[in-house]
Amino acid sequence: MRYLSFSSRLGRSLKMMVGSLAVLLIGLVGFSLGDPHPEAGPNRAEGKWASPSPVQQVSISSVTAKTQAMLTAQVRSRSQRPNIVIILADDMGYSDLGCYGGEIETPHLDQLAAHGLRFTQCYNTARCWPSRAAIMTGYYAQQVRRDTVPGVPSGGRGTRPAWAPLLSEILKQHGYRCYHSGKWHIDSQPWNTGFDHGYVVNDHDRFFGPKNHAEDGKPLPQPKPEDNFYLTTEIARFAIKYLKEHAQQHGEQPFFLHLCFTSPHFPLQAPQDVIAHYMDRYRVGWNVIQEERGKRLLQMGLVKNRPPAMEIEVGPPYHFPEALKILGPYEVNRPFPWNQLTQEQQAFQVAKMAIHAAMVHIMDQAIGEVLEQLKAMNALDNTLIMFASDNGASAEIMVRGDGHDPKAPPGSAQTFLCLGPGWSSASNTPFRRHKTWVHEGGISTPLIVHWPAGIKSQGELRHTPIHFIDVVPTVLDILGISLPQEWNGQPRPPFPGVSFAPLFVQDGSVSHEYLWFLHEGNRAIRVGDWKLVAAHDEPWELYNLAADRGETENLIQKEPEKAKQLEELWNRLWEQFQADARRDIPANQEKPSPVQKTPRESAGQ
Ligand SMILES: [Ca+2]
Repeated sequence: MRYLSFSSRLGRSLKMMVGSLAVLLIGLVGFSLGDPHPEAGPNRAEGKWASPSPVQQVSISSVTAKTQAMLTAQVRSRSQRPNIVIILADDMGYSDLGCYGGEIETPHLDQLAAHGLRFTQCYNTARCWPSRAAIMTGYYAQQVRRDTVPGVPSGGRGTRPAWAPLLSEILKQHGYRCYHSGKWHIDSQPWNTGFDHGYVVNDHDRFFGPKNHAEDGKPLPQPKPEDNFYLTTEIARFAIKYLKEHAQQHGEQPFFLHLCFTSPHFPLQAPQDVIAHYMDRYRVGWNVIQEERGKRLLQMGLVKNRPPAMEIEVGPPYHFPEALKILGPYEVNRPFPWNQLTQEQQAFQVAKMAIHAAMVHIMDQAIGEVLEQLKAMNALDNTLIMFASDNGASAEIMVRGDGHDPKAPPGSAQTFLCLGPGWSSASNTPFRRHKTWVHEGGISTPLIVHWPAGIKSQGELRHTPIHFIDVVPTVLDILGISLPQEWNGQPRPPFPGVSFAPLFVQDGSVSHEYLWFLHEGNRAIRVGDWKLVAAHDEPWELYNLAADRGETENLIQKEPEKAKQLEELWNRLWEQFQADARRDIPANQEKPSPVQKTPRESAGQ
């Protein structure tokens, strides 16, 4: 029943929105008008690039820069400078949350959605560290060396150029107190990058007792079993501690909270009672769960496509045969039809999804605790909260950390289970592929934006495509901060993203000339509704996402010219982003990267 009442209200909102979009579309000439995003686009930077791509943009935006400024001014005028809270989930699928069609109980995030906005086409970068670089710097990860650039020290251990500050460093200069809690996975440390307090967990193998975690630069002891430590809850607890201190000692200043959960990233570990709560729910198997989620997503108006068929030939992105031996005969590394699994295999798989659900459930509870603290501070109204996932659900299967004891209860500290391709396909419903791939399943994230003081609309959807690179421009836009053209004495490339603040008032009021993707050879570009995408070492595929976000009908043979134009633009942007990564490195210092990792080394982060 919960879904029925929620979706019928959404249906009304959607109808109203379709009406306003229709008005917007009148007078549409097919291209962006004016230059609403002076920093964005391939026309930027010292005229290095040729004129904009000849690819016809299927932009829904006919809103001029002046109107955009007016929309942002409307948002700004409603409140004093808001507090900023970014909440990230880790490896959570597009449809795991109740308010995105999932069956996991997430009442607190559902409430945020009911009183805020849900974006239906928000993109991350398909992986932990490039997503965090993008969301905190406003640049594509390759530009700031936080994803692999050939010949340049880069990737998961790459160091950002001096011209690429983190959002915390900028906000600190503008009077904000900054707090981090949870996963970091950015170069440097919170305590060196503008954060006044930081709890950092650097152990991604142990939810009940991380070996490597620290607060404000001081290592913390490994929790013992009798401490009843569970990482998700503790990440929220540290955040609440910082907020309480803020209220007591710095109440006159705004704050930025960077709250980064490690749930539901593997190892699948959670308290047994919460796992038990979900065990029966998943006995129907991954095909039925995918179908049910697909139906709800359609009913709720979040997407237009039905879920694509599961790709039985696509398994984990990295191959660890020894892990499969340890995990035993009931682990399954392909999304085979559920009714073809043995009873023992089904039971083993059900337990895995129940743990995944428990991890999301507990994260939602932890977020609820943080929201309670914001309420207690009378801060919930004027806090801009953005909740997203750093990449799609993961098809990976491996064993790390303290290993896996097949006799221990699944989800306990003695076990090391991963979601794998069957359930991650269901988790990423209604899209194809998984974390690391740049098909829609790997890069699509829920984005809930909640800010009652600044956003009048409640419970509405926003269908305009946006990307993590837009978060910094959006925050700066709302705060009226104009970033200098130089940072640390070095010229700064223009931001490739746009402010999505105008979307808080009106869907379709901003657009991108392109959205660009690359991770481990998986590559894609989206211009309007056209998306050119390829898996590593595989040929390009072309899709029209307006009708086919499930990426099922490859149009490359029908539209070779469009594919060629998109490929040329992808190549041109890649050249530009590599140049950005190199711009502060003297030519004679360039050398093959010592930190480029093999897929095996980089697996599982
Ligand atoms: Ca992740």
